Amino acid sequence: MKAKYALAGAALAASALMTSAAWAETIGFSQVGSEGDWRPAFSANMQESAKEYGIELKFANAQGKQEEQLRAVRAFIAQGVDAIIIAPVVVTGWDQVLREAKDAEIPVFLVDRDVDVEDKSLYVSRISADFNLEGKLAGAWLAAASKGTCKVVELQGTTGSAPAIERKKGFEAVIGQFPAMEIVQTQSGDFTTEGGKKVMEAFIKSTNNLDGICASFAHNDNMQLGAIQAMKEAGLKPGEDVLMVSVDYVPAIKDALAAGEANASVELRSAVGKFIYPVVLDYIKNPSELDKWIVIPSDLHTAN
Ligand code: GYE
Repeated sequence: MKAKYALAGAALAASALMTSAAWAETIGFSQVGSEGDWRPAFSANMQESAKEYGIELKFANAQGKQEEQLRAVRAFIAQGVDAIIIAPVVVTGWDQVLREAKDAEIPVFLVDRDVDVEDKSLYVSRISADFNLEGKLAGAWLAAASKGTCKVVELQGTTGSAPAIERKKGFEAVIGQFPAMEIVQTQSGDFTTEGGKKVMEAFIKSTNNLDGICASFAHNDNMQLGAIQAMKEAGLKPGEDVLMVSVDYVPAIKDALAAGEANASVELRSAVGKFIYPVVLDYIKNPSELDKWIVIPSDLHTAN
């Protein structure tokens, strides 16, 4: 609730600001990369909405490499930007650079993915969806759809990334309530279509054509789309022989849902600049203690 009020307040403050004199803040944004369909949509939204808020955005694409992100963040610090936004590739390895930003008195905001730091004062706030809840929603849908009996193959996201860790945890927390539900195979497909296809091909081999497998849980839609291809090539019917549940709700999975080749997807919103920038701008103007996590809602979508 608190977070909601904070968002509404920040949005009001930002719109009031925008009607006043010309102003511009410079913000550095270190983005993970361009894997999958969700990420480029998120990047495009961050770039477009920056313009709407009158922000000069320095956008750095790390191509999935944390070293690139560290370099970008250090460059932002050297340039003396007004704030830094990071969507961190993995959760570890952030303490040092965040301390450098703090020493330079540049506020850091996390978006999308999380970091694992002991000293939470190293960043102002994280504005993002609840990945654990997304895993729980996927698990709850599957528990109902399978009536609580289901052997699952799992396609994990990038190893060490917050969504791979939390979606797995949330999913396991729910299916762990059902004695006849279990994950029988799990592997990382690195959040890509290609990776998902390869992983599903391996699962098809190791389970004798998915014999006895009731569902595929993919940490994102792109891996599931790759899995769908692999299954079709093996003569299987995704969505019928095997229940297909994933996360993101990108346009291509909507098509798969409509075609009956996917069954459920938890939406990860990509048009989130409107949630993020007002908070950052308000903070730059008026630094104050914020909630450490401002949650963006996630919704479950099914074919019918
Ligand atoms: O689900 C996936 C992307 O970090 C939560 O990253 C995000 C994930 C998203 O590659 O498609």
